Amino acid sequence: MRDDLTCRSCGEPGLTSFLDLGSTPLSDALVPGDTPAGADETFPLEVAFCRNCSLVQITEEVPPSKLFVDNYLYFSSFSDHLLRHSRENALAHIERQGLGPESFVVEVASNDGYLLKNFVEAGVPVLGIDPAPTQAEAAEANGVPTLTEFFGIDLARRIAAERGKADVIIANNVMAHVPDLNGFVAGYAELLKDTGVVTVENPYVRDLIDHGAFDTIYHEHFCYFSCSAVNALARRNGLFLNHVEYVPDLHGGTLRWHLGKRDEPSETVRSYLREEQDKGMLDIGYYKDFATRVHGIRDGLLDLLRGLKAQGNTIAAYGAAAKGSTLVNFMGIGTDLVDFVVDRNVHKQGLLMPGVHIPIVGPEALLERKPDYTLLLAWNFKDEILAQQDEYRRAGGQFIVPVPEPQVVA
Ligand code: DWN
Repeated sequence: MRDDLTCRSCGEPGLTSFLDLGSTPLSDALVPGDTPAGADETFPLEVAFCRNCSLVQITEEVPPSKLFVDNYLYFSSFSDHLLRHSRENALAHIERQGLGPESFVVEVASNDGYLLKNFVEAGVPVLGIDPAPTQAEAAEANGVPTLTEFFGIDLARRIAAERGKADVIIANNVMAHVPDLNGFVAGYAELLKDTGVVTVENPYVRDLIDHGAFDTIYHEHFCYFSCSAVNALARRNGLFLNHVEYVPDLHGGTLRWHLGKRDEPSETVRSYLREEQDKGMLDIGYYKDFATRVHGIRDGLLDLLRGLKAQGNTIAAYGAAAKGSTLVNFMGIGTDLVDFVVDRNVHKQGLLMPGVHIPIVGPEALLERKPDYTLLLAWNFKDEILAQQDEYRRAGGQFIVPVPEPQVVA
């Protein structure tokens, strides 16, 4: 751990590392079937805490252009649950802010238009921003105009000058993905109308720690947010945290933060800030035993998988997810234990998981090949996937949910 590191948010020195996941491949860097073992580029994956502003963050900085442009394979529309959540979110914005033909909604990291398409259907002018060309093309096909660029204060100024300021800026699962955090949030303030609102969704660091969700740590996620850290970040860049919503069944526990140019906090803000203080989330002590717990999850899951294998069982996995890559690489789970991974995302099928090179095929393989057990790497969609795979389960297939502790689900 380098001791010259400064916090990505407040710039203060003295980050304290509390978990080292080793040197791992990029979690979305799936590779072709003929890639030799050991050919994957790896980077240190270590997590630290800032005692000044409470931001949890990784210490390595992989350039976003390496992470999110060529061959970025994440498409939001492969989850029915996420599509439902996004539609509800859009309709709530339209109603709450009385949006109509004169309004302007911008989404940063708009992916394949999965969310903005709901505003388009309601006749609300939108603009998507996403640097990944394939996803942007899919968005345009969804009727969502999209700029294939990275968001920041320069692009914010250009949009404001060319198209006007926004009533709503939506930034779901992206604020954790930017190295220049302050420039990114300053861009919100630059583009937002004085009466506008920014809503930011990210997994909640409290649930990451409490639920042992170490696998949601990967190089795409530079930061892991608490309300205290978001509050400090917003105020530093001309915005105020005014409301907090909790979405328990999204990505293992997600918060939606509402930011604005006026300091009008609802009771939810005071409540979350107080709870985080009371839980000790503003001190390194809250994070100190996490590594020990993560090693316990690793040992328990490896013992389970190795035991099942030794008894002659066959094992597959479900979800070539970024979190799945962190888990299998941190644990060294390869084709010695898991024969294949199934995934609905057709862009991932035919490729290999990063690092461990487990082959990825379509979900139909579960019924065709009937593995005795399936490790649920996409555990955040447990309900959706277990319901979807009812026939496989009725045929005797059992799922293994890896966190917060390895559990077999018949
Ligand atoms: O921040 C991010 C999080 C929110 O999403 C992104 N940087 C990357 C991505 O992380 P992830 O890859 O872990 O996300 P998911 O959406 O949890 O991955 C689920 C995987 O499972 C996808 O590859 C799609 C697949 N899937 C499937 O095959 N069948 C998903 C569902 C719901 C299904 O029914």
